[in-house]
Amino acid sequence: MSQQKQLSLLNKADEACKVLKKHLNQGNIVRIISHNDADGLSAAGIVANAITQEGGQFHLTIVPRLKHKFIQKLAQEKYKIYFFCDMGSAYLEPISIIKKDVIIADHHRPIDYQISNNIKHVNPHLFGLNGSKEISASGVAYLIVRCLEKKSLVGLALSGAFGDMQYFNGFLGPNQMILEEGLNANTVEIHQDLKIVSKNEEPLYKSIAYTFNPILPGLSGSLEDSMAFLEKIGISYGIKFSDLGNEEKDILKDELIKINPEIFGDVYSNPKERPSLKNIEDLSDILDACGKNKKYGLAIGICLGEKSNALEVAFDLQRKYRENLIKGLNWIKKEGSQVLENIQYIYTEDKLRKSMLGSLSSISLSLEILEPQKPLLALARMDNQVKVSARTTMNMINQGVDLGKSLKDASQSCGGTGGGHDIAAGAMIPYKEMDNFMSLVDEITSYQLEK
Ligand SMILES: [Mn+2]
Repeated sequence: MSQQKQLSLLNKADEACKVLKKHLNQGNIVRIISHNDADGLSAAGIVANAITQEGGQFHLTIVPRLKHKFIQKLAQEKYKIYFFCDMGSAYLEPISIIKKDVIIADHHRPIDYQISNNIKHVNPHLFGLNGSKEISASGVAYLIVRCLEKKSLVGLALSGAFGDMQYFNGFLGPNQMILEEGLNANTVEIHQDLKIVSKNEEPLYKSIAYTFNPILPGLSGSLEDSMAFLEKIGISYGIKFSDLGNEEKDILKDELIKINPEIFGDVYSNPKERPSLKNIEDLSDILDACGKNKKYGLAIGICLGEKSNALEVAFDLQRKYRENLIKGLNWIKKEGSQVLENIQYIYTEDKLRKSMLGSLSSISLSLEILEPQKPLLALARMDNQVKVSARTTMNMINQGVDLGKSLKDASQSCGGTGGGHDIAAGAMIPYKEMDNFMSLVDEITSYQLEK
């Protein structure tokens, strides 16, 4: 059954690939539009790489979200082929004004809309597959360029899946199929190791404090506690993990496993990548940091294997981002959240915090800085609008919570827009409707929990 679903998705992707191939053969420039998070940037990186390898050209724009005005502008451009990644499925109607060939590689819940034949809409939900868990936009983009034999791009496909939190001690469905393809082609390797970040880049105490996936209770998010922990077990905290002796690595491993056994496990790497980008989760983190700093060109440059000082610039961005993340977590530790009956929220007008609210929310719940039993809405004021990022836990989803649905319905009745996945969703609402919006989400969540 699920094999059949996967096959239908592959067939649809293949249809889109044929359209792409046709335009590449005709020498047409591909107009790529993608999302600014790790998944969207990985997806754009896959398409851009595939086109470059085929000797073609592209014009790429990264945006935080699709807007009607932007689509209208695109429709007036002279391109013959448009390629949307990580967005588009909720905008089928506005996109329909583009009368050229259009490919949509998305994994967000699509709206019900009859599209005409010039649009190749590739989305796992259309075939009964789960776009929150089984494949992300980078995976869909990979499946689309697959007919051009692009197994070298499996690492990027998985980087997007990691970015969209689709790793559950393993991959599911199409993600797993893509992984196996990479393993067979030797473009991905799995080995057992400590799953701490930036092992070749950062002093050990930072590698530990900046590790949030899996979480290390008492250490993640705290430089001081990580330092104290290393001092206690007799390992110098200023050294990089990669420079530790084997004996020290073993001691560290044993001690970290006591804190969270999941810290030792499968590490995914791309053997053909530059050393500091071999680890696919690290790559995903770096793309995420570029995206959050609006350095989209840098992110795509890294995906395309640029040799200049791009990497150093990106690492600096990542360092700053991580420092700010810790500051943000300290802010939440200090301020706490406002608690309603079924949900809780945090609100900020601070520019730095606004740029990382989604990550701050996920981490606050997993570190249990905030009560994980209540879905968390993070609200950021943008002039007379409020941007909402909502996060919850697998446990709450199993109890019925679906943030994608509640944010979609509540934002629509407040004159805003919203939607997303059950575990992570977003919305944009008028500022004056903020209280109203919150009580609606609170109420819808209560219904979801009753069912
Ligand atoms: Mn995505």
